[in-house]
Order: sequence, then structure tokens, then C-alpha cells
Amino acid sequence: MKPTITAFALSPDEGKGQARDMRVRWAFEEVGQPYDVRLVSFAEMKERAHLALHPFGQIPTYEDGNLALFESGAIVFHIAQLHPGLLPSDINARARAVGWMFAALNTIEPTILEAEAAEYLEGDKPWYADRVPLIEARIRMRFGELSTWLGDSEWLDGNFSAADLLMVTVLRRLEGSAILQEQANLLDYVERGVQRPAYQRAFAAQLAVFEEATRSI
Ligand SMILES: N[C@@H](CCC(=O)N[C@@H](CS)C(=O)NCC(=O)O)C(=O)O
Repeated sequence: MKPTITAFALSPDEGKGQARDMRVRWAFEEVGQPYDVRLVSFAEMKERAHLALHPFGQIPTYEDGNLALFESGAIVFHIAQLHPGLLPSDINARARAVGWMFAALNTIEPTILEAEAAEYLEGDKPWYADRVPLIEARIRMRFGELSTWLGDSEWLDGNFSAADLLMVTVLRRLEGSAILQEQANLLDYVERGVQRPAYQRAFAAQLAVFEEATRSI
């Protein structure tokens, strides 16, 4: 039995690899685990059947046998625990990698999400123009710190791991932005991630869903 994940039937990002099933697809591809995808509409995501899998009515979810999971980080962590290749076997190195997984999702990603939420929810408010530089300063601070840590290293802590997988997908949320362009080593780091064959396969699979959906509209 292959695990099944959920993904957008029609992704708002038009298949640019930003929807969070991308992280899970990439993890599956890195470890060579085939998977099935169940596509859900926005309406279906808020229905009882999906809410039983995901209390917040979002994607991605993961089902395998009698296990159901939500939260992309938890799903990637589970895949990394089941298969070799995404976490070091040395217990201390593994703990550090898990720490970086949390850093990607809990320290870096929230600063980016704050910018997205402010634009979406407050973009038409009179205070928005004053908020933007404050939010951007926080992102710049975290990116600067991350850039200093990374230095000339290829990956965050030794070999490529689930932490890099998550961090690259988080940083990609600001792909093309001036803030990311300012940190040359972070740009190179993202590029190393997206050039991995497993990433490319995951990206192509996600894009194919969008292309198929728009063909039939
Ligand atoms: N922290 C969650 C966030 C999940 C999330 O925000 N999913 C988005 C797609 S990337 C979603 O389903 N958005 C639709 C909605 O919230 O209604 C995770 O990492 O899985």
C-alpha cells in the first residue's frame, strides 16, 4: 500500500511549487517512496471528511494504513524516520537536524508568513504602508543570521537532510524578492536544493496537476 497525500485540485500558486504538498512530495522522492495523491477543492477541504484528517481544513494530509497526519513538517519528519536518507543516523546529528527542521518552520517561516498575511488581510488598511518595513526588517534580520550560519557550507549541518528540504521550501516563498537576492549564499543554497533530481520530480508532479486541471476548464 502506498501512502496517500492530499493536494490542491487547483493550486492558487498555479503549480509554482509553493503549496506545501511540495515538501512532502520532495521527501517521498528523496527516499524513493511511491505515493498516491488525492486532490481536493477548497470546498472539500472544509467538509467533515477532510476535517477529520486535518482539523484546520488545509493540505497536505498523509494517510498510510491506520495513521493519518497533518502538518507538512510532521509528515516530512515521519517519512524521514521511516526511510534512510533524510536524517543522520548519529543521534546527536539527528537531533541537530530536527532542531533545524523546527527553525525552518518556527523561526524563519513565520516571518515570511507575516508579510503574506499582512498583505492579504491588511493591504488596504491605512497602516499597511507603515507595517511593511517593520515586517521586512524582521525577515532581513533572520535571513542575515541564517546566511551567517550557512557561510560557505553546502547544507545547514553536514549532509543534505530533511532540515534543508524544509528550509529551501520556506526560503522559496520569497523567490525573486529583493530580500532573498541580498543574501548570495542563501540564493545559492536554494538553487542547490531545487537542482536536486528529487526536487525536480516533485515539482514536475505538482505542476502536472495544475496543468491538467486548467486543460479541462
Ligand atoms: N502549517 C501547515 C500549513 C498548511 C497550509 O497553510 N496549507 C495551505 C496550502 S500551502 C492551505 O491548505 N491553505 C488553504 C486554507 O488554509 O484554507 C503545514 O505546514 O502543513
